Amino acid sequence: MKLSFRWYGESDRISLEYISQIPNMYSVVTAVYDVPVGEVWPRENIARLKKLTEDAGLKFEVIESVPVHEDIKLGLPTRDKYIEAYKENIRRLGEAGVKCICYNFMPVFDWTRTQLDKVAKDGSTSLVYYTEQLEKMDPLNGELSLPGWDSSYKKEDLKHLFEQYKLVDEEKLFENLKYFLEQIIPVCEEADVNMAIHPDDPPWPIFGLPKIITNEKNIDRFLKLVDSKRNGLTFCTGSLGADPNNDLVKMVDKYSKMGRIHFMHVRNIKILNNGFEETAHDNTYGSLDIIGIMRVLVDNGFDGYLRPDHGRMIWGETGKPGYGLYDRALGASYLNGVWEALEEERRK
Ligand SMILES: [Mn+2]
Repeated sequence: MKLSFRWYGESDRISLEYISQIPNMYSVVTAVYDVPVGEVWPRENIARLKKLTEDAGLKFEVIESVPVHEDIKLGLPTRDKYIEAYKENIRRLGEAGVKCICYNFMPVFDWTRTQLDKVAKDGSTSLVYYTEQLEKMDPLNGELSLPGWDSSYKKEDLKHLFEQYKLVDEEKLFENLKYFLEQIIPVCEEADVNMAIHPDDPPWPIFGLPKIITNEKNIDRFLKLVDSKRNGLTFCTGSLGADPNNDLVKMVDKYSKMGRIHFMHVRNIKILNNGFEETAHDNTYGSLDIIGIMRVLVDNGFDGYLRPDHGRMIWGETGKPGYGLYDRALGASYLNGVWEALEEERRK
């Protein structure tokens, strides 16, 4: 397991020095953020991120994300030029020593929560998803914004996009994903880069938009779209775990045995009747069997990347919701401790 930590580049208030001080930290997880979706990342921007990272004693091996242009997801004729740019990004990142690219195939919006600062009994805050809050949200009224969302959309653009997605159901989305993968996976073979799709978060349709990376059946189908080890997963426990029908331990066991998990996002959530709340990473704080998941990874000799996912805001920290330093560092240390204990147990 290679412990990693998300870093939002030079504008991130959390420094690489702080990240490197977390015990056993191996690699950053970062991206070029100042280039519009669908364009080629300048080599000098990539080189600068790599240099800064390596100067801090960390590896530059994981990118999250290289975003996929909506025209690719929609299957529009213009997709080919965006796929060409995507291929070029894979080549350039491979040249810079990147081993794993995380991406997602979620229409329009990245992850969705209904509140970003829900106060818990202990005074910490976290991201939550409540059905009754979601029902009151209207993405087309133009007032809505979440950090996972592209804020550059204007109201009219969003309306147009929603119109376009009316023609794209799950089958069509799978078809468009296959078309994309058939073109990029051969480039990954050459560039020695693994693609790791992030599941849909949460794993069900929202606002009428289709979702496909949601459960075991669909992930099986996804892996067969292009049956190459390069075509793999970012297994995000908090995303897939929001659906209690997903048996995470079984899925992690199966996909890690197949060598198809390149990147683990580990976090815990508490499942409620009306949604879920993000919690501390520790096993007893949420509904997910974090130790069980870590155990099958240890048993299967998982040597991919693993990072703590969203943390709560604690100790008065402010900043990007889900991406403070303190609780994610506690999460990293917890996961590292669980890993060490399980490995030790196995050696005996
Ligand atoms: Mn995740």
